[in-house]
Amino acid sequence: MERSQRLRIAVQKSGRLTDHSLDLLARCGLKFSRGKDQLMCYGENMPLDVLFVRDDDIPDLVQEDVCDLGLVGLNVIEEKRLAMAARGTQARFELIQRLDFGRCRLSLAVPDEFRYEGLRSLAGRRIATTYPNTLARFLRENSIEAEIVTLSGAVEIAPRLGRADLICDLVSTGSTLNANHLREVTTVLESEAALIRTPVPLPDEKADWVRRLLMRIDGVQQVRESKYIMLHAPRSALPEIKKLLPGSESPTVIPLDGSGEKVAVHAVCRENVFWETLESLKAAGASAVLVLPVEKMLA
Ligand code: PRT
Ligand code: ZN
Repeated sequence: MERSQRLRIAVQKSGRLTDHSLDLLARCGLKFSRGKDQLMCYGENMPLDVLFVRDDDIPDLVQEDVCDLGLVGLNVIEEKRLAMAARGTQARFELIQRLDFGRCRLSLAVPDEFRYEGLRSLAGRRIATTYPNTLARFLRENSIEAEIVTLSGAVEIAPRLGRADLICDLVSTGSTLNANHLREVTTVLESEAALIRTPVPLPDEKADWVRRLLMRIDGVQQVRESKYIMLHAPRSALPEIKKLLPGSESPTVIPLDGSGEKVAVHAVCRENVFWETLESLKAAGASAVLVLPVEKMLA
């Protein structure tokens, strides 16, 4: 089939988003084989092909309609959008869905010895970053005059090298900051991975596949934390037990053969189920409690 009838999605070739992106597509039912260093993989059971590229190239590939879809961090999307706006053009990719992986934040961090007394301490300082446009907007919105030192990487060592007074970089666990004697003082942008699409209208068949893919992504995201709980309980304990089941809508209650008072309760819980919850359920009269993972869900 020629390209125009197959969807093409841009995914990070090798980095923090790669495994999660491919896992998401696989959970959406896509079968494909990926060879080493392969630039592209072809979907075997859906008209969807994956193009592997650097994450920074994904917004352009999508807005130039080389790819119909892209999976990339909001931090990259936002920086790209602001960089284009600064040049007087408008980004043409469209954000269609936020995803539940790749979570991090773009934050300001200062060296341990820096005396930070709120945003005013930033006035006149040099801030190293690979996100100059996002940082510039933050400074502008907070009326701070500071110098932005744009680097292409290794931002965390800039203060030690004397290139900057503080940094603005992505943080997830905070261990990189710790290791470099830096401390986070404020968040500039919260980020997670997202799905973007081409500005060009899609032919019906492709549009239909995008719709199906979005519905499947929704299903995948819903079940990630979901659990199926089964338990036995005396009917009289039901009100208490229903209250304890985390994030569940009305559970199914089934009478148990030969035991008048006892029932089986089955429920989908849309939140993780912790040991504490099981202990509370038991204390409320539940027995034979089983917690199972949910594989797929279609609302
Ligand atoms: O080669 P390519 O350009 O494709 O990859 P890259 O090196 O630019 O990106 P990569 O793989 O590091 O990150 C891809 C995306 O993952 C980012 O754009 C974010 O959307 C997301 N992400 C989530 C992160 C982090 N968490 C993260 N912690 N990206 C980078 N980091 C870095 C951060 O820059 C710092 O160096 O990890 C370090 C901090 O981590 P902690 O855990 O020590 O706080
Ligand atoms: Zn990158």
